[in-house]
Amino acid sequence: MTTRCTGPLFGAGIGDQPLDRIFSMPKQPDLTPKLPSGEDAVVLERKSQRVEPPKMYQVVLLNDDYTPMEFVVLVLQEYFNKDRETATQIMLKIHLEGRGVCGVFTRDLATTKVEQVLQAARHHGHPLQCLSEPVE
Ligand code: TYC
Repeated sequence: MTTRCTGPLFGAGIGDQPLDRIFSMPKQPDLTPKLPSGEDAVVLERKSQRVEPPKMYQVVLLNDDYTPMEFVVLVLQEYFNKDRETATQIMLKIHLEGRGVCGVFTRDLATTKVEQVLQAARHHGHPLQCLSEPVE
């Protein structure tokens, strides 16, 4: 097939001659995949199998001077599925160090946990504070 390039970018050929008769212009290779029969083949693109693990968020409880220890232990048991002994250890760590990680979750779940804890604390009139932050 002869390509006749016209328009402002190409200018006219000379006389009636098409541009690719005057300059030798490489033909675009036909990249359409073919079946052995010569028919066009349909190619399914390979999708990457690897998926990045989701960014994780830790839910942190903060110490304060007023929330009863027993309430914090119950919160850790109820919302973070800790047994009583583990919950007590975490509560004491928060009490002594100022903060402690209660669990690690996907972002939405961490947000939900924080809301549940804050709502329970408000409901019982305690100033307990809770936040979530990305895990490094
Ligand atoms: N410091 C509180 C007290 O002595 C107990 C407490 C522990 C409060 C952990 C909050 O996240 C907390 N009653």
